[in-house]
Amino acid sequence: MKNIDSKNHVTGKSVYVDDIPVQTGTLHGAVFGSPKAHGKIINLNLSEAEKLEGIEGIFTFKDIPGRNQIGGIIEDEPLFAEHEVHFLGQPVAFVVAENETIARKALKLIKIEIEEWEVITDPREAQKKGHLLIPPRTFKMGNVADEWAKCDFIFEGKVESGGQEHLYIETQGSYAYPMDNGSIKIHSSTQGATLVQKMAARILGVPMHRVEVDVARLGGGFGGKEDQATPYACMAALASYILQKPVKLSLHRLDDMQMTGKRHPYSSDFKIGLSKDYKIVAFQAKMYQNGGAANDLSPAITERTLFHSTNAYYIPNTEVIVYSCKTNLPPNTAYRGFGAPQGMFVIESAIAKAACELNVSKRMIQEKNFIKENDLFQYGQIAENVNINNCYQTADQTYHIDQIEKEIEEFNSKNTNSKKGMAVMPICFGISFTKTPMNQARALVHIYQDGSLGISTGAVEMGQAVNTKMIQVAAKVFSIKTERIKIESTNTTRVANTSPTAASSGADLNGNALRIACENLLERLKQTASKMLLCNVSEVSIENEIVLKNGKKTDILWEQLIETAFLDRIALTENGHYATPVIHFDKTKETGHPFAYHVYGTAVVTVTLDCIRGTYEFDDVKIVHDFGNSMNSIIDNGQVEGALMQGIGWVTMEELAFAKDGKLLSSSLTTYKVPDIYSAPKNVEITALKTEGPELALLRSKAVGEPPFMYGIGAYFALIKAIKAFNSNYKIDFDAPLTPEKVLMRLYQK
Ligand code: MTE
Ligand code: LUZ
Ligand code: MOS
Repeated sequence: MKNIDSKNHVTGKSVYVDDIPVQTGTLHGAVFGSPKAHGKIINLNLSEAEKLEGIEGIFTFKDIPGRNQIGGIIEDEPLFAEHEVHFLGQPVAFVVAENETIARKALKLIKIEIEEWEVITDPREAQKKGHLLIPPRTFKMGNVADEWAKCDFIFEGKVESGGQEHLYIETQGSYAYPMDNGSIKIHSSTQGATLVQKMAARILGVPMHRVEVDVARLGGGFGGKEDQATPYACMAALASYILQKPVKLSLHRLDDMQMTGKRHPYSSDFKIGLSKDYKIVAFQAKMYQNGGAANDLSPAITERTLFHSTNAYYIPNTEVIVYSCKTNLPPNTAYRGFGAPQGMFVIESAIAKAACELNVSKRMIQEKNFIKENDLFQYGQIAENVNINNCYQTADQTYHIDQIEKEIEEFNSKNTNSKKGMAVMPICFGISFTKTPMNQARALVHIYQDGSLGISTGAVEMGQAVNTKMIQVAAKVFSIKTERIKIESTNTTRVANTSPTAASSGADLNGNALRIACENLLERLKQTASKMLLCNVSEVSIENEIVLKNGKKTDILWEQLIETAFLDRIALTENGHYATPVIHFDKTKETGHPFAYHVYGTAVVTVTLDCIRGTYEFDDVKIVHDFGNSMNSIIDNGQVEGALMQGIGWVTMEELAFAKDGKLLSSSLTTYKVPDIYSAPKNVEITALKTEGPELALLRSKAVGEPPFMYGIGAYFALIKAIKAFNSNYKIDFDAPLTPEKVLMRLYQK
């Protein structure tokens, strides 16, 4: 099935928040953000701004009827700064005017006096001063301290990885208007409808049932709208509630980039010990996560870094500690991979360092240490249905890695100003929210009298085509045409208490809830059919919209069956509830079985480096990916390609620059470079690993959204191989993104 949205996206018909036809009298908002990154607010003067014609109201923390608090995991983030500011761009006031131009004009008339405090943007510095968002967390297995003495080789090093701007095409925004009975309806570009509902209710001081949140689709989220759509929805809701008028807000790109959090930069130290047969005996790391000024999702991201700090390897002795450091940057947040890429980059760097020092191939060490069936992950889960070696071996057989290496060697021996490099990047990513209670979902299915269906789930469509998958699920259970099924918007009045669409589990969780609802309805319809056919329910089935009795076609068609059921007063609406079985995790012991299953894969990345200019092109990315039994290979391949590109962007070109005062210097696309078609690999091949797929995946089709992001990490290691081939003096280092500028310096390092 093709993505149901493709045509409307391409023809510009898809409606995003900013496209919703507005009611007459709609007002427009603009956010006044702190001009300083850290300090005490001495004075806030709104009087000039308030005098401007067309201004309808300026709101600060003082106007909040409920609680000025939007922190989800830890309550440490006010919607509006009260007496202190902790990052540049932190919302202080919300201006509402007749139109956006006036609102933005008023921003310039607001006067704020701030007593400036020391600005810290470096996580190690923050940690030294004791500025942590949460107490540090450690995952360990075995005993590293005792094992170093037994290692034949020990290497240490430092690893830096930068942040990353989400650059969803649709910026943060919302549209809120008053309804009857003191209620507010909010259209929000959010991955988490319930989170917006909950926080808006908290801000307004009303029960959650007074807030309705509706999400049609997002122009991309990538994690950036898991938590951080909330403030912008709350602001519109607040103004709308107080003024009793519709209020709309849509951030300008520059404001969005300055104000919102990004992927967490990490700075880490590692120590790795190997035996003489290249088994990794021990691995230790200290990671300093740059959390920004408030927790946001940092505690959960910290956790996922720890879960994935050994990637696809079994390391009997490991000890990893993550310090989540409080700095004066916007609170960093979810971004595809959710801390796992940062963790995996460290272990891959440690292996690269060992390989380089020992003058052996990195992939030999990788291969020798892949996690195997029944090995223990460092968090106590037993590895089951492990596919990493299958993926790697399939990649080797399909793509002939030896041959690729040989060709590169030949190329490098013949060319002086151009060098090639190759890297293998294995991935292993756990599927499930690491916080077990979040792994639940619901779906609501209506069969209308004419046999058409309306389905609602808690999943948010953000381009990943989860809605298409939902339609496939319903069509499959009933064995009816997909055209009969309409997917409705994600709305908190139809499906309540949703988890955000995140952790790659949107399709699994919501699809299974939907499957359950459909199966229950199907059971009732079969009963109706059995009455019509005067037979047992067990003899009835439906195939291609025809009712079968004992596998033989009858003359009862879908429409007739539905009509009969309706006249027989059978309920044609059903709610499905799904909670992932099996999973659990004990934070006090840091052990359990947090993941329903893991997604595996292997990428082989090759690059050609222009050693005069420091520029490079990725020739091939050849992937073997474990989709399980993919329910939609067009969509799933698209997810792999998109994630790969974002991953390559993260490690090679996307460079955030903050000034010492906390101002984002790379706040537009002229200074922040993201991959475009010219930086895409010339050739991307994706081979699906042949497997049945796990029972806990939706129709045995594995979650696919985030895991392939980590293939991009291979680009870094392919590049450093190419640099090394040109300059043998180059001491390999781990400092992503490896921009052409940095490459050039390394090419000529003495
Ligand atoms: N694909 C598109 N086109 N747009 C997005 O915003 N977000 C990614 C991934 N793929 C995203 C995307 C992220 S971060 C996640 S967690 C998953 O989609 C969420 O959707 P799923 O759970 O339905 O896979
Ligand atoms: N969000 C979350 C996530 O709240 N918990 C998770 O485990 C997670 N994992 C990936 C992406 N978002
Ligand atoms: Mo994705 S980072 O889980 O929204």
